Amino acid sequence: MNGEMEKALNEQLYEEMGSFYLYLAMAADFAAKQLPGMAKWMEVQAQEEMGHAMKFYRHILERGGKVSLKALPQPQGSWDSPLAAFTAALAHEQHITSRIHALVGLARQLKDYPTEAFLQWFVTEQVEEEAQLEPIIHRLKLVGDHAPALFMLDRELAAREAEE
Ligand code: OFO
Repeated sequence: MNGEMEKALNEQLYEEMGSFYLYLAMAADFAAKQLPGMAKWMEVQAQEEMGHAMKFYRHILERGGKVSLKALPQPQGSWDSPLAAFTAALAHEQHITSRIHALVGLARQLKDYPTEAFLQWFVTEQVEEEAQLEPIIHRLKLVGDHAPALFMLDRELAAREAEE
């Protein structure tokens, strides 16, 4: 595997682990604030991110590259409100989307077609990642400080099931 591609894929493995840690921190914050539905939603999200990291891990190995793991920084521990947390999650996903697009560009430039094909799953996944956050943010804005509406939304979000 090309050295530049290997470095970039390892960097993305690190980013996906960072996503895992970020959403786990959000889950813990929601749990501490007695919002179990939002905590569950973020736990499922964190599990998905671990799955993303493992896809990069396996792809690097399958292509004959070397996996190199870095230490993760401590994530933020609490957010001012559910709206602040979900808005931060969307900003994070937009950041990940731009990184995935840059990786596709690099794979194309290096003519690493297997990696370009591998990344297509992530291109599609990122559309979903952003799309699932937008309606929640919209509803949190409508909910405002209305506690019964917030608890109702929390109950709804508890229904999220792990996909993979
Ligand atoms: Fe949230 O998609 Fe990976 O990072």
